[in-house]
Amino acid sequence: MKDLQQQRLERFREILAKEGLEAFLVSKPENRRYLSGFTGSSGFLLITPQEAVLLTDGRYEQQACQEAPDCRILIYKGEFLEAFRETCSDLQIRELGFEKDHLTYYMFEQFEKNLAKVKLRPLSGLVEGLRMVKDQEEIRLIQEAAVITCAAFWYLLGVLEEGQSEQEVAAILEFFMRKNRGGPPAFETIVAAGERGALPHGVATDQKLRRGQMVVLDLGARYQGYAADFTRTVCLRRVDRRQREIYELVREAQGRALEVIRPGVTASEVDGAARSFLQEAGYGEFFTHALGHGVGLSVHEEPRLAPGQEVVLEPGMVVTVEPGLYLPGWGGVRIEDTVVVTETGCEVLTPVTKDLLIV
Ligand SMILES: [Mn+2]
Repeated sequence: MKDLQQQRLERFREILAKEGLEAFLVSKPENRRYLSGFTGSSGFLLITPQEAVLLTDGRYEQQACQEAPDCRILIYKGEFLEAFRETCSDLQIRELGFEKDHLTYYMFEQFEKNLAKVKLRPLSGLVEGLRMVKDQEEIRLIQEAAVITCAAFWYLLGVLEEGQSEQEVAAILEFFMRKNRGGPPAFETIVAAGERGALPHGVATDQKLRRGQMVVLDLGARYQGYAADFTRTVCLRRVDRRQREIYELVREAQGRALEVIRPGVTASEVDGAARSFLQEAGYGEFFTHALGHGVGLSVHEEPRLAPGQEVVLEPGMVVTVEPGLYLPGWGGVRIEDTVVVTETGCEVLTPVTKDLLIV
């Protein structure tokens, strides 16, 4: 793991060199963790060609030293800004890149005020670009998260009953994941039954499940910081023709997208494989979101599988493939897998059956 951390730092320094930048301040927690190993909730990572300085407060002294052995740890006692100004002047930093889509406007103002001699350069997506392609260790961790997630789903099938509330179902899933080495859920578990299935992000309510409803179950464990993301839609006790028809459309769309995933294909082509199928079937307007997104330290990250996204897929990228149809007043169906792009195609990390399950 230690070597990996150094490799990531080296690769990031190459990017800085290309940008012609002598210093970069990482403030986004996932990016900080990726480059330093530090998992604490508060801190900044300053990277220069020679140094990686992790500035954090007294609560994290021990943890930072353990988790980020490649960094110089600087525990600030008073104000962060004072410590940061001193560090910048010690390192003779003249220009500082920062994460413009994360640093708050307030902090930016403070930097302008307190770092009079430092030119500030707003940048976007530098670390995120590196994080798109996962290394072996990251893939292993996502795979673990996926295994825990799928196990929770299988467990639920054995205990799911009419009369349980959506919240109760979410609690069963989350309890199982935590009990089986998953951290806190990667996101709020979605349990959306019947008409509520038409809400793509219908988080669980106290509505009780009824016979004949379809239930969208979207869950993800987190394992050592890494997320999985997985959805299946099941029927409670019985299924009607319409439900089966919509389900099979989504299933076919998902299969078509999985088939085209391989290195060299663009994100929008993968999205298009599913989208054009649903459009031709006359249901295009009911597929209301992107086909998928990257998964890693964040549950939603780059690349996005969506129209107009020209990112070219590479081995090691981990993405979700999750077409859905949402019919207001009727309900919805979504089928989602987390997959890793391989040399020749993709490997599904959540290999749970896609037959329509009647529970
Ligand atoms: Mn997802």
